Amino acid sequence: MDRGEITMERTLALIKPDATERNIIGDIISMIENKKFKITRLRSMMLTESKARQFYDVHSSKPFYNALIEYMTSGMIVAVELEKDNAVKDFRELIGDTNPVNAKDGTIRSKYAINQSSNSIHGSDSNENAIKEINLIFN
Ligand code: IDP
Ligand code: MG
Repeated sequence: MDRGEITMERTLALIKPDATERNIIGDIISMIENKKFKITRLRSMMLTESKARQFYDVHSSKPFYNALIEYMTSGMIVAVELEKDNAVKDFRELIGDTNPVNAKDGTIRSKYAINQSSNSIHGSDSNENAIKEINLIFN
């Protein structure tokens, strides 16, 4: 029922190994908080190969899949559950294009991504995937 309230959504951010490696976790979290996202859960972890494969299952037929799994399991990641109205869409805007060459100024990837693979941050691309990813990562 619509009572005119703001609908809070959740999304999942992963600060990827290339970023944790370069000591820019704090900078990235500041960019996120400055855009008024609320951090509801946060955890650093090493992704197991099995979780990484499940997480990126949608890309399993892509030529970069094995390299992606190797990269995502190569170092620490920081998983951050975020809450905001329009969280999914607003967070995709804040992270910017997959390829930093195409990422708009002011986005996390424009500032920090090294290339299309080591692009510093993940953001869920739909509400459905956000819920799936949050359950996979935090359980
Ligand atoms: P997204 O992270 O912007 O949603 P996706 O196309 O869903 O981008 O790809 C998932 C992740 O796989 C990317 O963030 C990146 O790390 C990696 N990736 C995507 N495309 C390529 C590619 O062409 N070469 C190597 N790695 C890629
Ligand atoms: Mg994606």
